[in-house]
Amino acid sequence: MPLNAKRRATLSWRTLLPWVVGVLPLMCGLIVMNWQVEREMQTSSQATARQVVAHVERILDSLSKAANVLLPLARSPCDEVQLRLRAEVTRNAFVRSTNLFRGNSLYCTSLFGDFDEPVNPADYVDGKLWLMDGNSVTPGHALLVYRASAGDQGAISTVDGDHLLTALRLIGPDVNLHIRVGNAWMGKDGIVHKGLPPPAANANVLLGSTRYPFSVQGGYDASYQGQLWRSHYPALVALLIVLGVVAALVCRWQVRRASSPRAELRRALEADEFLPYFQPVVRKGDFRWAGAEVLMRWNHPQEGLVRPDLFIPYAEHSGQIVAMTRALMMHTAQSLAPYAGLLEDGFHIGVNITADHCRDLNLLNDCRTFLQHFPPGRVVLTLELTERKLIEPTPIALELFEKLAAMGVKIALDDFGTGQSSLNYLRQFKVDYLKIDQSFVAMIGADALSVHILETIIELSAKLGLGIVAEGVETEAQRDYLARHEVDFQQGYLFARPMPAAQFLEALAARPGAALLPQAAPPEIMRG
Ligand code: G
Ligand code: G
Ligand code: MN
Repeated sequence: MPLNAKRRATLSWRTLLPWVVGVLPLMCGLIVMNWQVEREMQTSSQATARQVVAHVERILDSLSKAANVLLPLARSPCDEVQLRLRAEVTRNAFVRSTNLFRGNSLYCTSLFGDFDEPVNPADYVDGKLWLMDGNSVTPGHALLVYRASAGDQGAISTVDGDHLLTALRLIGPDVNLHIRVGNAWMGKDGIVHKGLPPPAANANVLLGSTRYPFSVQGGYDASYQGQLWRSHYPALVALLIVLGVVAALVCRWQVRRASSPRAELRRALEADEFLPYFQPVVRKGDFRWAGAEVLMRWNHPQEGLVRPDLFIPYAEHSGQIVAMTRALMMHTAQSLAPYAGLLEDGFHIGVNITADHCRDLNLLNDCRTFLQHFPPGRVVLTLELTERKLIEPTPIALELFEKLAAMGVKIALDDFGTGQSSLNYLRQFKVDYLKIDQSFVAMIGADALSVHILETIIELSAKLGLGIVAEGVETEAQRDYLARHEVDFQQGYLFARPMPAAQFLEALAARPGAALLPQAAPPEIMRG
């Protein structure tokens, strides 16, 4: 069925589209949320590092104040100034010890008084700051040392590494923080390392102090991003998933609707894809063309020419057959009318109709419009009702057939012998012709019983005063048999197959005597 075939041809995008529609908002949402998470981490890492820098600067202010107060005493003997050294330790909250040095020797400390230990100015960054991993009093315990000097002498103050550690741990509990002084650094483990601290996986920032030679590095672990996601967005992600699913379902519903057989037929009707094919009907005696049956073909853009048994049943089921037949009749009239001169008077045009056409009187207008295309009497419109699906003899249907008869429209009972029509039915609808189904014609030459059935049908129609058309005539034996039995008309592959309008008109024009008829133009114009 072309309706399915079409769907198969475009299967990929039809199945893909709902997924794309569903996943796209989710993806966009996730991208935006991820961007927000990253921005948040960057901002917070920056802010935390700035706070730590400010705090360490405050500590160093305290150290530098103590050292600078003591600096003028650097020449004095230790026993004279020892108390001053201790006073500065007491006065400044962060100061753990104060010391004086002369040359390369530390000669006086707040803890021991007189002392002698070598000092090396090269240990201090910018001659000012040293992050030590411990001294003789507390080995292995971090210490930050501030040095104020004048010439080759000066004062040194120290702060316990625990103060730095507290700052790192309290200010940024979630942030990876490191204090860097020159080539030494300390993290939250409180141990002084040499070299550079490892950069953080996320939002790594390095912020230097403008007043002292140290910097603070901040950032987050790789796992922190996931943690933020879990704490910030579960509701939003759930909402996006629900919206995505709803969007995908709506999209799938729309796609299915757009590709339904009904929509496909509607599209084809709007695109004018239903074409009339013509199969001639010949009359007895000279076998000249007395008429033609219009057979619908679907000129499908992908499938090519589609036979009606593949789509007519659905069109009947969906009620679209009425509009399709109307279009087919218009097409037929427009194709034949310019060459009406090629038709002899009383040329029969057979159009197949269904029970759907008999529910209202619209068919009257369609038939009138059709006939108005031709000179009066030139064509006889014959409506073929299939016997397989009977029409209810409702008042509307009866009125319709009465008015059709008054207009001169003939009625043929199609596929006769295959259904269950009663003689009453034939009488009620004023049938003019019986079309003997091709299955009976095929019996000719077969067993005696089958031939007997055929002969009975022919006899019956003669007694009812109906014209007879034999369908599906394929052999000369069948033709001659039907001719002998006075069958009025024959139709079948023996005479001609259903053909497009251009070919039908060409064949009409080629008949002997056709050129004498007026209005005969070369039918080639019909092509394309
Ligand atoms: O010619 P073909 O093999 O395509 O015809 C197949 C069947 O389709 C036949 O039973 C014929 O009556 C039906 N058919 C062809 N054209 C039409 C049409 O325009 N309307 C209806 N209702 N049936 C048609
Ligand atoms: O409307 P109806 O059901 O009568 O449609 C006629 C059908 O019979 C069409 O499908 C047409 O193509 C087909 N047909 C016409 N002539 C012959 C024939 O000689 N042999 C066979 N097998 N089919 C035919
Ligand atoms: Mn028919």
